[in-house]
Amino acid sequence: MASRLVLALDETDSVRACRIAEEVAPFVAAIKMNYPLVLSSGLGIVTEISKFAKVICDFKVADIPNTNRLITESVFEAGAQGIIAHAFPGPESLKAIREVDSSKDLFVVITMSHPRGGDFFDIEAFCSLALEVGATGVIAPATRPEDILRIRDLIGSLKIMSPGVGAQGGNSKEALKAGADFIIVGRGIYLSDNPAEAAEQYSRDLEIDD
Ligand code: NUP
Repeated sequence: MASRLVLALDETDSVRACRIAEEVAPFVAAIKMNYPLVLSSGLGIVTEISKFAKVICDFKVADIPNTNRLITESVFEAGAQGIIAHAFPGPESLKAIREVDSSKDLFVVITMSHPRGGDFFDIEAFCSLALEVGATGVIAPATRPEDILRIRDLIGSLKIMSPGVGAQGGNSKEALKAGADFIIVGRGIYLSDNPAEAAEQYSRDLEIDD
């Protein structure tokens, strides 16, 4: 079956990052890249990693519509299949991303996984925004399955990707049970002695509840 695992590749050494991407590719649905790797290696790393797996750029885009559009164009031109954006700048900023290329994926952050990471996020309003702009899905914390449950109820069939498993203490099975479609794991895989083996194990664990 298709993997429900997304690797968060926050490794900052580009050679190591490419090696890990190639090794884990058979076990993941996508590789999520964030500022640490892109700032250390340049945007070309998105193109490199795209050779191994579908890439989602976790740039948490949060600007005026024109700037959001420019960022999104660069990311998609580099080869990314998806982008992650914040909801708080409102519908016009999210629509600007959507309009760049509707065949690509837009994920909207609903609330964050770290301690007190939800204090300034309006779950109901952000879920309704994700629906309004035609997002592919949302980001919701595996560290708070009760939030995933609530979000699943609010967004219907949109996809839920959940970070916070492993290093942040979240439990992948509870996140899936609450309604997550994909689990994001970073340090639990790329810092392990054998990232491919770790990815295979995480991916297999996620099959059990299917
Ligand atoms: O709420 C969020 N929490 C979170 O950890 C939203 C995110 N996008 N992330 C990202 O997921 C975070 O920036 C990192 O890239 C990844 C989790 O990595 P780790 O804690 O598994 O190492």
